[in-house]
Amino acid sequence: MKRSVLVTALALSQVTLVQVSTGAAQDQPGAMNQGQMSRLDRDGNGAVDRPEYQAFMTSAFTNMDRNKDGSLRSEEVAQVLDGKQFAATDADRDGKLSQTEFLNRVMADFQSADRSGDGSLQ
Ligand SMILES: [Ca+2]
Ligand SMILES: [Ca+2]
Ligand SMILES: [Ca+2]
Repeated sequence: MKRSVLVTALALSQVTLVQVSTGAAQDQPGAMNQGQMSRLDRDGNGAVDRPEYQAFMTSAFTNMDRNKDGSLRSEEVAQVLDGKQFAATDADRDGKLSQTEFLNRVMADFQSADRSGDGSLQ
């Protein structure tokens, strides 16, 4: 479970990095992992708390929603979710992920990864 949340977060941050790279001059090439962590850890305290994670995932959702229809189709998230993961996230099975469905999924991942239960990932 812990692995899945990290893989998802890293994959999402790569998508985000690619798509917002124009104008984001503060990120140095080659410092990818550092950059990914700092994107999640906005206040720089070395831990990712729930609001930071949710804010990151909300912006990732917006970045992945290429046609800006407010939902994610499987082709929009093909880089980060396989068919099985997509189906598991699509709670109402309408073939697309609403922001609520997406956030429910990633916040459940956060909960699973937060073994100490203190509301932050380190
Ligand atoms: Ca933090
Ligand atoms: Ca869309
Ligand atoms: Ca759905």
